[in-house]
Amino acid sequence: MKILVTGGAGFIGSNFIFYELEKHPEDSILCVDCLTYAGNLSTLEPVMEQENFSFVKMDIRDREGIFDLFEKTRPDVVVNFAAESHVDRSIENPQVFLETNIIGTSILMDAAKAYGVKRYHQVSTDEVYGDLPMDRPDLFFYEDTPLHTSSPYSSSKASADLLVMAYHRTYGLPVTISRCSNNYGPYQFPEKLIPLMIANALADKPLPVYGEGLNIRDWLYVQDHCKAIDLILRKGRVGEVYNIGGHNEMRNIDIVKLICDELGKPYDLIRHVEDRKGHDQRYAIDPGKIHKELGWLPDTKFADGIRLTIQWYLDHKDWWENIISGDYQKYYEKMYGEGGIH
Ligand code: NAD
Ligand code: TDX
Repeated sequence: MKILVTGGAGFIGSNFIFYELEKHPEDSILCVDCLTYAGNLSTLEPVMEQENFSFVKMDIRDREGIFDLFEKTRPDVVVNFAAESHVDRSIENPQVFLETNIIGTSILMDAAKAYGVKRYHQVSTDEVYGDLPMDRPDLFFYEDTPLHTSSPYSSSKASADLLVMAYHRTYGLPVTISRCSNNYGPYQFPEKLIPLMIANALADKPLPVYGEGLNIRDWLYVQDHCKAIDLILRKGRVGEVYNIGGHNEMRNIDIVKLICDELGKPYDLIRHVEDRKGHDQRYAIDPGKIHKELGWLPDTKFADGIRLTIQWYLDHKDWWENIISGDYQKYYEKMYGEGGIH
């Protein structure tokens, strides 16, 4: 099987490529990524020389380039990870989220349709369902929960999902969609909660917690997400949405304290800063469908996954120190104030 993976130089895409090449060495992977600030080619170095792997630097918004690539490579399957993925950046500058996450998706699907791909898989998010109230722990997101978005990021992802289902119904494109909860693990860009807190704590820098830090996210180790996508590609039903999550709800403040504990850092590094605009309260996925239909269950418990992740960041300082030294510093100062947080 020839799999075209977009956004494979980013966090989840790169982990997916490693997972697939290991699990299905008979398949080949072509990674397409335009290497935004979030894409890092050095991440893919371990597989770059492998015969069944190739990389093309291309923007999914480049219709002509994408069509040309499909003409030349004729992929069997497309897995679209490519996206602008950070909620805070979408609040600052929504436009590029609409262009990549919606228009880019439509271009990929047009090419998939024109070249008869056997499966187009859209990597979506639980954020398309909006949020759940804090005082109703009995409520969860199901695949038929109405889309109800809060941020420009989640709205762009929901728009893409609607378009994917429209291409299925209108043109018969063989699609699947997965909606996963918050991922953590190796190679996550240090603008996201867990790697940001690890990097700051290691440098004895303040730990910026939005508001009271009581918001709840449902955390899943990235490899468990990759395993679920792999199952959906091979056994999932066309035209279906699959929720992915491990029933691991945690408050942000508890995650930050846990990271302090693991690294032996004091809680007085924690700073409660201005809340995110439109901040979603609670995410909670019901993964019953993928469990019942495809037998998926997560392998990694949070207590183990967070230790593995912290150890990975300790062992790969060169990877993230490089990233946070350049342009990212400007973003950080804009987000958290000149000279950081005080
Ligand atoms: P990321 O920001 O780490 O990586 C995104 C990748 O896409 C980067 O390599 C970037 O260079 C590439 N990219 C961006 N715009 C592009 C364009 N126009 N053309 C080609 N490549 C482009 O993101 P991530 O956290 O790995 O997320 C991957 C996907 O999973 C996204 O679609 C996201 O919405 C979804 N998702 C993420 C999470 C999470 O917790 N991180 C949870 C659920 C779903
Ligand atoms: O500095 C911070 N302080 C803080 O309190 C940052 C960066 C985040 N937070 C809070 C906001 C959220 O409640 O931590 C929580 C997690 O924030 P992010 O890591 O930015 O993730 P989130 O907004 O939940 O979105 C993530 O999960 C769903 C991914 O970035 C999305 O791409 C994915 O779709």
